Amino acid sequence: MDLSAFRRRFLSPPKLPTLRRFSTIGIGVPVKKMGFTKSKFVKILLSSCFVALPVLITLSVIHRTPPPTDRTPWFAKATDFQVAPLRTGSEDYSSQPVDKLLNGLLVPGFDEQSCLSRYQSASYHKYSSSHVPSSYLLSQLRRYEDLHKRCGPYTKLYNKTVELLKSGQASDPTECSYIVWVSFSGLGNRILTLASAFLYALLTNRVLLVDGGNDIADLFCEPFPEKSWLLPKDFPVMNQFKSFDQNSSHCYGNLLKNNIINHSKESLPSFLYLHLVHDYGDHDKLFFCDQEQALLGKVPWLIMKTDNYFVPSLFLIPSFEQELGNLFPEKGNVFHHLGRYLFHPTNEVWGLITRYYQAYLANADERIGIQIRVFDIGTETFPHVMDQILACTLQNKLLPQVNVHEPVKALPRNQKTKAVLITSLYPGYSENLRKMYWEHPTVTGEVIRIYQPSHEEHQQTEKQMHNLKAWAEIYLLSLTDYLVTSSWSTFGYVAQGLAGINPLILYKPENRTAPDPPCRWGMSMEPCFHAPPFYDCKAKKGVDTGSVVPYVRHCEDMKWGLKLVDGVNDDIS
Ligand SMILES: Nc1nc2c(ncn2[C@@H]2O[C@H](COP(=O)(O)OP(=O)(O)OP(=O)(O)O)[C@@H](O)[C@H]2O)c(=O)[nH]1
Ligand SMILES: *[C@@H]1O[C@H](CO)[C@@H](O)[C@H](O)[C@H]1NC(C)=O
Ligand SMILES: *[C@@H]1O[C@H](CO)[C@@H](O)[C@H](O)[C@H]1NC(C)=O
Ligand SMILES: *[C@@H]1O[C@H](CO)[C@@H](O)[C@H](O)[C@H]1NC(C)=O
Ligand SMILES: *[C@@H]1O[C@H](CO)[C@@H](O)[C@H](O)[C@H]1NC(C)=O
Repeated sequence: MDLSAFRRRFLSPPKLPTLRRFSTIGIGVPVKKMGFTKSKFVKILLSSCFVALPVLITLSVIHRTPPPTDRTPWFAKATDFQVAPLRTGSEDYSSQPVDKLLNGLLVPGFDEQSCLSRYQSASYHKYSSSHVPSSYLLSQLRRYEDLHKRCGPYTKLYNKTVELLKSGQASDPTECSYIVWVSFSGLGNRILTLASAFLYALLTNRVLLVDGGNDIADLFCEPFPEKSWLLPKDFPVMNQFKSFDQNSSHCYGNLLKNNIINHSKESLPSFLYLHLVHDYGDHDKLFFCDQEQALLGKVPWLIMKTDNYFVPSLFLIPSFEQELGNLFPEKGNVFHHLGRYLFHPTNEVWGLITRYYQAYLANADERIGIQIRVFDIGTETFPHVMDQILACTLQNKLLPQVNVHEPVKALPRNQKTKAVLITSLYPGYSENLRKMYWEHPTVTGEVIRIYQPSHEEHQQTEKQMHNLKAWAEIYLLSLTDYLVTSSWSTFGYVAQGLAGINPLILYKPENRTAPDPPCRWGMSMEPCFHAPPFYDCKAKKGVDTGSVVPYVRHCEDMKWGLKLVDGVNDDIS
């Protein structure tokens, strides 16, 4: 390790993150302060940092240390599931009544017992008051709910529109038209694409129906009143879903490419397959053009497969611009609102979440989530990843330094407790951190607890309990106060969006080297669209879609990706 580089980096005054969850813009809520002052920070660094870091890096022998026992166990007096608001510790906002409908995002009237998370989530999250849904969004959600009631599965209108599939032709405009989301790809991706498909449904007056795959119903409660969002199993085209790809005869891009479909065509098919998977071709990408949207508008059934959060490119379609501006005056919280509206963990998942939260996170003064995705092949604990996590969390003062000179430090009474929730497929990173904070005192006297719910070693996308746990972990991350996320990880995107917090993003390591700087604050909490089109539909030539409008930019973690940012966050770099 190049110590001089480290020294330079550490000694330049640490840049304090300017936007956090509790630093609100122009509203009188206190700005959250970190635990110690800058001068102390520098002194500490001089005394211990340069020794501590190299020492830590050699902690590659992994001992299994017992998890620290809680000083004051948290006893739930409430019976199972009857969970009282859990805000304990120094930021006790519990005197304020909990707004379980999230500023009108949710409607009352659902059966509470069958989906406890729906109305309980507000008591676990500390949503910032700076992210309030627009009244227009609320009115459009209510409009959508009515539409879904009228056109949902097995309604008269649904039955009627399904009939069209048998004839094969779209005749006159139908009263109900649909976007069918096909279950595809990993859990993080599926959450992002469901939100994207729902926004598309809102914009185009379609009804969203969801191919439940193996597990959707086990993961998420029904989001809409009265009628299910699950596509009935007897849906005529269902058995073709698996075979749909770029070359399918119903694939829109394919039909365009072969000039089988065009604007002068009189009769359109009753359904089209939209291929918006990362490997899609130029003709598939024409989905993001106004002209093709006009044509698609006449097709009653659109069936979509995607593994990307394509929302940023919807903002670049001129005919959607005005509507999107009304729905989301601040562009940077689209997923925050749609995600909280749509994704309510089922009782089984909610049990995993709340039990873990109560056991390990509830009574900490501060919660920090670190989501670690490793890009190098192998299950070992990579030193460069460990270095990067340490450098990022220490530099940004999320975690305190340890004092390697004094084996014991007198602990002040009432020392602050930070709970660190690590999610990773591998156990080594949290073991190293836990060992470090066990063997050495923190320079601040803070007590650091390290927790990791699981380490599954590899993706097991089809395994039932794996996805329940993965969803629980994403959600637990969203209950923290600060988030550190890995580049390219849909897991982290979902957590930051649900939480409503702008994360510290770990840069993607190249060549097994810890990047310098290790991380940066996000421009917004929005997910990144990994495979956007670069096409100017009007000029019919390539264009950098990351520089067309100020609120669609290239992502921090992927330079060709696109993400939504809002003006308020512009000062963060
Ligand atoms: N339980 C658990 N599972 C994880 C974790 N990280 C990744 N996974 C699993 O690995 C999958 C891939 O994670 P991500 O890459 O973040 O997101 P994804 O959308 O699911 O898949 P990608 O296509 O790889 O982006 C997840 O869906 C989980 O099944 C973790 O920290 N905990
Ligand atoms: C729609 O069709 C299903 C059978 O496919 C039937 O059970 C249901 O009653 C129909 N709905 C209405 C409103 O007629
Ligand atoms: C689609 O067809 C092209 C050539 O016709 C072929 O190269 C490609 O592999 C096919 N893609 C799939 C997914 O089958
Ligand atoms: C439109 O498609 C039809 C076939 O469906 C084709 O005969 C016609 O030439 C196409 N028109 C244009 C302008 O490409
Ligand atoms: C990767 O690192 C090695 C050793 O540090 C170096 O020799 C090599 O040139 C690097 N490769 C790239 C692509 O940066």
